[in-house]
Amino acid sequence: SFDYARYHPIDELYSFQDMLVKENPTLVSKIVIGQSYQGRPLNVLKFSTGGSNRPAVWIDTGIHSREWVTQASGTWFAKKIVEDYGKEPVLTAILNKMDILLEIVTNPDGYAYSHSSNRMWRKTRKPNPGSSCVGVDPNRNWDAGFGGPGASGSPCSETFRGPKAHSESEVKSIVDFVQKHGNIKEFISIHAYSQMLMYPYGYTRTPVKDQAELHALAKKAVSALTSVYGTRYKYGSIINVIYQASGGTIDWTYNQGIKYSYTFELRDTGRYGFILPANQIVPTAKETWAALLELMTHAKNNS
Ligand code: 0X9
Ligand code: ZN
Repeated sequence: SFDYARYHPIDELYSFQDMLVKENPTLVSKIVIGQSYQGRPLNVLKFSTGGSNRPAVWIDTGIHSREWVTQASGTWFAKKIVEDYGKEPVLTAILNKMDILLEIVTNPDGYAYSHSSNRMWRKTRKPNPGSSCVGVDPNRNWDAGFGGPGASGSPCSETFRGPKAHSESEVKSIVDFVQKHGNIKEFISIHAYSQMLMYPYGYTRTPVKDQAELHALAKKAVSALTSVYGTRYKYGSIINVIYQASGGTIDWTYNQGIKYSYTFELRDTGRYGFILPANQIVPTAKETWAALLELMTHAKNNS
């Protein structure tokens, strides 16, 4: 059976998802929202207990491919959802009202490359015309302050924004899905590392109109996270907590009207950084899940 305490190559993450659907057909289905530049499927797991187009929570992991603890945590969340539904009251109450949409391998070409060739690969794998450097930063490619400070116009940069907003299939597929769905109430994009929970904006110092509510909820979620193993997190807006970054995922989702837009930076604070030892996967996932339950419960009760 699947070992949650190890990092897995991409084919094993794909077969994990198919197995989960096969074993839990009344709760889980797979939606293919598009394909990557190299033609890999972009899978979203939909956890739903009924209704039609229910209000939904979106969670993505691995948009930056080298952040392996995020995809690993995503697989653990998927298993946790099927194990706890109908048994654990907090998750059960969430799923009785909302769907959960989970994209585990959000940048599959980058993830495959981070296993085969370069463990530190972050970007997509689309070639850049006129440059020998490959890839676009999929967290600078969204149409929210696109082209502004906190992103690069140089194809060789790790924060290259791309030739235009939504140029990357891995981004555009989410954009189209979110707009077509129309009922996503909470959007959580999971990165590593630094131990932070943030809300918009990253591209501007202008506070969001829901700042007070988003800040109070972040505090509550971080407190739940810390209560599990004592892991310390910072929280606040992206530009205040980490740095200015334009074209980021959750600035776009917030501007689309998804009030509860959050982004995590999981463990650690730099001792191991992106190369987090596999024995920290399950503890990282467990503490993060405590925060996710707070975020999802608040969205359930307030939307
Ligand atoms: O630079 C980034 O894209 C994020 N940090 S990372 O080390 N994961 O690359 C920070 C940008 C804003 N934060 C998030 N959207 N997570
Ligand atoms: Zn990242």
